Amino acid sequence: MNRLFLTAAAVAMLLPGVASAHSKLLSSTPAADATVAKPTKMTLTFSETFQAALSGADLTMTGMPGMANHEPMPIKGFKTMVEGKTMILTFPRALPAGTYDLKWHVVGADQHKVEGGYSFKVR
Ligand SMILES: [Cu+2]
Repeated sequence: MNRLFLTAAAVAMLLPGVASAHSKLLSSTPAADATVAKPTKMTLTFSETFQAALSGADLTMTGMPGMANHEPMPIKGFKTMVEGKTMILTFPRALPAGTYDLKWHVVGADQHKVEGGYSFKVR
């Protein structure tokens, strides 16, 4: 019996009944690299369920029309909800025109954190 096999068997024993698949972002609104009218919410749909309390997203405004040197500005005060495999961010008011970076993280049933991100534009 080789060492690799033993290691895989040991991991399988530590995580009984847990699917090995890590969550992937399947779709989102706004979509990656999209330009949208001023949104009041975002949705991120993943391939697996995740632990709501340990998962979330950060949104940063990286640019505004007519402003040459825009410092990255964190967007605060939105609500994060989870419905099934979808994370929903609700903003208190529509996002103003500009460019945005979204960073998300989800912790799956196996306790592993998966993260990613993308950019989009509001016109
Ligand atoms: Cu994992």
